[in-house]
Order: sequence, then C-alpha cells, then structure tokens
Amino acid sequence: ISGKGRLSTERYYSHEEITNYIDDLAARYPSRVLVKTVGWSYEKRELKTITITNGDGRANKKVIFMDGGFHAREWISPAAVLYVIDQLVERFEENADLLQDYDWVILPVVNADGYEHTQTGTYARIFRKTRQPYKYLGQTCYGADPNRNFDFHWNEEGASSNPCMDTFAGPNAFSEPETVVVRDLMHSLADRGIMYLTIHSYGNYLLYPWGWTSDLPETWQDLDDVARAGGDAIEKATGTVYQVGSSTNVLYIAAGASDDYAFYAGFNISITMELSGGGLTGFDPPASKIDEFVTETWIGIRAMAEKVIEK
Ligand code: ING
Ligand code: ZN
Repeated sequence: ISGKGRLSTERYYSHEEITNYIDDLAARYPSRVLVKTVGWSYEKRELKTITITNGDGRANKKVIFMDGGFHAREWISPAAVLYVIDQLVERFEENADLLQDYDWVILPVVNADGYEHTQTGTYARIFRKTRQPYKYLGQTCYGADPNRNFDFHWNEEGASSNPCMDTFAGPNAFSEPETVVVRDLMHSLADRGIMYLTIHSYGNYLLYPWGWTSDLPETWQDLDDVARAGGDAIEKATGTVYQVGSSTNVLYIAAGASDDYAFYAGFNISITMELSGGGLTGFDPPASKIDEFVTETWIGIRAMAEKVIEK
C-alpha cells in the first residue's frame, strides 16, 4: 500500500510506507514540500527528510528541526511525527502562522533498520537499538543506542560499554550511520535552527538538557517556558499530564543523547518529548490508540512552536 491521499491514524506504517507517504506529499504539493535523501542506514535503507515551507520562496528562514523513530520499538513516535507533517501540509491554512517565518525540517524515522526489525516478530518487537552487529565474548549483539551515541560527554554517564546492553553507547561516538546523518543535519541547520524536537516514548515527559549532568544550562528558564507551554496545552485539552524538566533531574542521567548535542551545536531550544504509552510493554499501544495519542502530541508541539515564535 503506498501512501496516496490522507494519512491513516488507524494503523502503524512500515518504513517504506512512511517514505512513500512523504514522497507523495512532495509530488502533490511541490511548492511547499521538498523531500531530500540525507543518507543511508547501516542496512542501506534510504533516510529522507521532508522540508515544509509556506511556499513564499523566501530563503534562509529560521528552522524547526524534528525527528522521530530513534528507538526501534517506540512506534508511536513516527506515527506522531507523520501526523505533524499531515497537519502542516494538508491543514496548511489553519497552521500558516507556524510557517510564516519558519521552515520545518523533519526526519520521521532515524533508526529505520531497528524500526523494520521490530515488525518481524514478538521477541523483536521490544528491540531498541540500531542494527549494526557487534562482537562480544564470542557472541554477536546488535546495535548501539542511538540516543547514547552523540559526541558530547559521550559514554560518561548513564550509558554502557557492553554491546549486549540496551544503552550501549557504541564503540565510539557516531559509530552509527544514522546518528551521523542527524549530526550532519544539525550542523547544517544550526545557524538557522531555533528549536530541535525529538520524539520518543513513553512516559509523558517534556525533557530538556542536560542529560549528562544534573546541572542546568544557563538558559534553562527559556527551555522550561517552551516545554511547559506544551505540557499545559496538552493538559488543558486532554487532561494528560506531562512532567517537565531536565532529563537528568526528572528521569535519569544519560550522556550522548541527541538533545544535549543539538543544544551544544546551537539550537537554543532542544526538547525530548516522551509520548503516552500503552499495550503490554508501554511501547505497544494498540492501533486503536494512535489517533488519540498523535492528536494530543500535536497539541503540545503546536503550543511549543507558538511559544518559540512569540519569544
Ligand atoms: N528515553 C530517553 C532515553 O534515551 C532521555 C530519555 C532523553 C535520556 C534525553 C536522556 C536525554 O533513554 C527513551 N524512552 O528512550
Ligand atoms: Zn526512546
């Protein structure tokens, strides 16, 4: 099934369907949508960004950079990111304020190999990491944790050097082609980048730097204002409560995460959003929950973008 027409929130998409969906949007809205190949996963899946503009042709606007699908099992993340894309493109008139002075650059599935792997069986369903193999004590374990693989205080805290652990930081920073793609995007956008948003699940958190230390950045109040705007909007609309704070202080210490790196690279606002969970493990909300979860996520993301724009 290739993604012709409107997005379905009734089921989870494969990586191929996701790329078909954004390619199709680019074909239907050539003046406002641009799809670019930005690299390849370890297993050579094509990684594509979608850039959404208002079509006025003005170059070098500020940029909101968003990604999803860092962790293989967190299926609601790509689903929510696709819903944001759908709203910005198909409901352009309602959201024109979000595109007036800003372009959105979105990578829906960072860890395409892992995401596909989790669709191959019940055991594979809870896999977290990338798919590059690593040898350890005569056995082979797969993948590094892409959210411990960034070169900022890499592997100092809350990460493992054991390739068979879920938080394996990799043999070195940026050992995974997928995190190299995100890093290069960040650097190419940093001078125009005003907000980096990375979508994970689950637990209902809005997290900001730092993850590598319990210290807060000097500008933590700006980060807190934006994250809180998202949390407040969601709570008001749906009653779902998001906890807001630095990742170390509200969740756990973890160095090498993408939000720390984006903040260090020059994005003044950098936020990890942990969506609602469900199902047996928390990572597998039934398809019947997708619509509810992605609409509540969009309310939060919209509110955070508005806050950034008004600042
Ligand atoms: N949680 C994030 C993780 O990578 C996180 C939490 C975000 C930690 C940002 C540090 C920095 O562990 C999930 N669910 O992946
Ligand atoms: Zn995650």
